[in-house]
Amino acid sequence: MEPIKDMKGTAELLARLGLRDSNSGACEVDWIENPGGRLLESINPATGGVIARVKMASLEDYEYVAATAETTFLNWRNLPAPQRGEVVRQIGVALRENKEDLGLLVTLETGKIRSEGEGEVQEMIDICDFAVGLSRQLYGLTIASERSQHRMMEQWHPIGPLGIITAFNFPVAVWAWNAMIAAVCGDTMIWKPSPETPLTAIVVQSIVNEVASRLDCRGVFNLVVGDANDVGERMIHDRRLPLISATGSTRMGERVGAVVGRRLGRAILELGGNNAIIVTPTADFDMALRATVFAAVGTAGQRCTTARRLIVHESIYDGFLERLVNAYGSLRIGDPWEEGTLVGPLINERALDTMKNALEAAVEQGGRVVAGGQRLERPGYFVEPAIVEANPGMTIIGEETFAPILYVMRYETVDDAIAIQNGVAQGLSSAIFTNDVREAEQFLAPDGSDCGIANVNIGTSGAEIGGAFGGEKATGGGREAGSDSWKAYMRRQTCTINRGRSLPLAQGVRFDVG
Ligand code: UN1
Repeated sequence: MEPIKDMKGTAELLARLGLRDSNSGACEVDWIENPGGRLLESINPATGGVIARVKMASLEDYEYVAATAETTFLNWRNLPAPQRGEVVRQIGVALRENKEDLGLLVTLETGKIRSEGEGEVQEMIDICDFAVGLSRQLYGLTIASERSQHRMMEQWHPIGPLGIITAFNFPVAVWAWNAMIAAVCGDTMIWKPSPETPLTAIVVQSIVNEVASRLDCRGVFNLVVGDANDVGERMIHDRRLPLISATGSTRMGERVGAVVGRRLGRAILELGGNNAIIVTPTADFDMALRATVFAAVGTAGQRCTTARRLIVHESIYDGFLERLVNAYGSLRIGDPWEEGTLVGPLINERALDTMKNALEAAVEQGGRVVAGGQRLERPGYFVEPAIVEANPGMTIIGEETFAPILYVMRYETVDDAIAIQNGVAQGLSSAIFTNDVREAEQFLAPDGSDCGIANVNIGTSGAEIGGAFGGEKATGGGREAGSDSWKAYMRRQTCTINRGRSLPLAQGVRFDVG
């Protein structure tokens, strides 16, 4: 194998983030004293080189961590929520201090460009701020009782330790959405990160550990780097975890949902998307173009919110497609840590194969590749983002291929466009570009977009944390991050208090004893 040229300063970066360097050029990270799992390699997708080797947890190690989360919960749930918020506030401060380095590590391990790596850390900081505020606003309702001298109210209590399973593409932000909200809600947690991104998880965990030991609350945030087949399975079966929040493919979510459902646990599922942008004749075409390119090729097409389908009105189709193809021609693909790069590598070789197979299937089904699709002749997993002229009948369009393929289709009426947009199994994000208020409102109406996210004159990706994030249908129905998503991390208790001296029964039922 040829020697691999890695990002300059990798060793220094890892050292600054507290990871030990070894003679081999890669660093061995022992996270717990005697972890019993196998060695996992963290690969830089931009070079194919090994960044570090991580010793994974065995089932025995998992047991230790789960017991820690379980016992810590007994105290954590009783701490006043604003005090839990203070822990989260300090985590936010620590993340701010490490923003640049941590962003660079995200870039190194996922291949997303620097600005997106830092953006991911910013997303963590944002959710910390949100959760701190929330820690003083965990409110319930008071409801009118039908009985005299009675008061009825709702309160929200911590639900217990939860399991958080995250994907490689947002290796830390999505964990933070769950973890920071869960923490202020009074839950403890166990995080199982993607095996593609163990380093980012370990560094974030050590930042959190430092804050936790300073504030005397170790054991609230826990990490298990483990195999899906043993540790992952054990975790979703574990009755000590009343809630599992999982991000990943629809296939993975079906497994998690089934196992957790069978034990009547609760699952928050954030699964595959197959997001579309509709471009109408009244759209601002410059904006629509920029938004489409960012949504389709940002993070090399590896966001669950990536635009995978573009539905363009027939009257503007040719001109818009031409501009899009030109824009793709000028994309800078390359080292994600270099200024000016817009498209980094895919996560691994398998992702390249999946993309290749999808493009072949598209051509077989009558599609026409009008831009990109070729692998770059260089180490790492680089590919040119592809545009495929397609029609809604092609079955491949129904699949979420986690790579930069954009299927472009024509429509005649807005009704058709919305039907095409809704005509897939997934229901995460959707967008329309229009300056016609009627079209915009139709898109947002009950019979408009069927997705969890519906945007007007904004692309499908890049949601803010303040809103509830998630989608319908095969996307799993879960909601995370902002708005009232916190309610999923707590148990609701309806309390009725009788201050009188008699015992009236609801619904006028009489039951006189003696
Ligand atoms: C994901 O791809 O799993 O809305 C999350 C976005 C980001 C989060 C994506 N804020 O694109």
